Amino acid sequence: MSTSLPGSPSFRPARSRSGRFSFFDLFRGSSSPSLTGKNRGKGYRAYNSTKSPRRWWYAGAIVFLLFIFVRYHRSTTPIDLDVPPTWEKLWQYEKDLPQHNLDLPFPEGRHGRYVYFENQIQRLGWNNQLNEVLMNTWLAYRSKRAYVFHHYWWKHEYYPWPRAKARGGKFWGKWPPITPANALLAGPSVGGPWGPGDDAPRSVNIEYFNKVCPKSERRIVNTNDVKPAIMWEAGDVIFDAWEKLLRDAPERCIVVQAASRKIDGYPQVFDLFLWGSDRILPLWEGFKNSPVSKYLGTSPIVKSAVDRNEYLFHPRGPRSSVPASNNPYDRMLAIHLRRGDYKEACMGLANWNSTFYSWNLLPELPDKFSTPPGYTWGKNTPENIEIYFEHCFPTDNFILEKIRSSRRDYINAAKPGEHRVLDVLFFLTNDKSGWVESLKEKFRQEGWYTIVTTHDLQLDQEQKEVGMVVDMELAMKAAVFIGNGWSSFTSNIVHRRMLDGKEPISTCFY
Ligand SMILES: Nc1nc2c(ncn2[C@@H]2O[C@H](COP(=O)(O)OP(=O)(O)OP(=O)(O)O)[C@@H](O)[C@H]2O)c(=O)[nH]1
Ligand SMILES: [Mg+2]
Repeated sequence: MSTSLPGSPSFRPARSRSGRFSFFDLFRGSSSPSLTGKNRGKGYRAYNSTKSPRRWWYAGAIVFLLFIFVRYHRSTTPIDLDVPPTWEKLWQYEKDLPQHNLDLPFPEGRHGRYVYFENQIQRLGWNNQLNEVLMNTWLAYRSKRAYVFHHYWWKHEYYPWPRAKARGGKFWGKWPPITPANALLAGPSVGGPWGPGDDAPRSVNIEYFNKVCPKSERRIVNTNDVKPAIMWEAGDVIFDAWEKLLRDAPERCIVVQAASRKIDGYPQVFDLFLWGSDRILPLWEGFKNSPVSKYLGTSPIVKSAVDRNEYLFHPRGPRSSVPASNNPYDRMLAIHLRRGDYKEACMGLANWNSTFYSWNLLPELPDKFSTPPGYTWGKNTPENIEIYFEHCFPTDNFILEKIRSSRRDYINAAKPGEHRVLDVLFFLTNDKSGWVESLKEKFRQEGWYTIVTTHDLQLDQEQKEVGMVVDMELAMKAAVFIGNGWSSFTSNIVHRRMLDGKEPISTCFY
């Protein structure tokens, strides 16, 4: 029997069954049929100790080609920068908030009093959540308890990236994604300080709550134990009932738990039925003047996005014939064009004969919507549905007319000697069909020189994730704002505008 050791003159690399030489054959030295019995093991030693220039030449060539391939591939595949941020620093910031310290004296620390609204709405538009964040913070404040703030859980249809890009990879990305509350807001609702001299306990995050309030020390209050008795009362009655319960309860830690959806479809303390009706209005004065509203602020991420895009709003038309402010926001009319999923939403609003939403109902604002007669339970007449659509999903001409009349009314309301110039237009929108771009041309013909839409804003990863709040901030700053009266997005802009002292005539609805 002849031996054929690798490296010996008679050695030929083993062949695959097809008879052709394969890559793996190169390294299959010990598979030689002669390496059996007493020779076993020698082959391996021989393989390692002998040198075959041709073998090393092959291996070197393959490694070289692989190297070239990887280098080429990496240099020709662009790095995708349009991916969600990690928020690494901001998560750490929240974790390190100074109130997250068990050793702090009462009313914080291990002896402090806390309330966690576990029933707070999640996985819905940001503004449905924001309503509750703010009102629940105020309720916690009045009850002398620290508010436990949530992270923002997205309704995934609204998330600015597809699932394949969600953090964590194609298949295991976090879904629905979450955003730190401090990316969206600033102020006491997300752990910021209360006013000077105010010793109210500061808000804490859920992770700290789990530490400071172990399960054994929690009292659970189910919403069904409280809501049925006050369900259809005015907002202030509802608020007072909860305040009394939370303030008088001797337990340090309270979790407000949602009733089963079978019993209550909206098991929140301040639920959708309240926000969508004028029963919310008795809460306005107190809420507007509360420290929650007073110290509510813009997050640094949102501020940075507004600043970097401000140049887009500098007026480009001919010099104004009357003295005009250099601040572009003093010359801006912003309109919230709520589209996309709102087509179906408007049909639902029509069929439920819905009134305007929340702060959009404030009596001092100039535009009202009276629900037309003819409605029957869950269904409206075709004529009424048309009326709803006219305002809820307006046509280009309707928008054009509304912008003309709101601009006129605002300019006519100037005080003697005051000059009002409105020559910057901002369309904030969730439209992705290209429709809003087509509006630009119409308005150019109407004499507007400076027209900017949501899509013109340049945003980095973090700014893009909070893009809806960037739009809200710009609309809050605009001299005139026109919104959709049924939208919570619009209504939270109204809240900020009223806090900012904007005249009611400058806040309109189409
Ligand atoms: N950037 C941007 N996003 C918008 C705009 N309008 C709607 N969106 C997106 O759509 C979501 C709508 O949900 P909400 O914030 O709850 O607002 P809403 O208009 O009350 O919606 P409904 O609750 O369905 O009536 C927002 O949070 C954004 O993600 C807009 O003008 N600009
Ligand atoms: Mg919503």
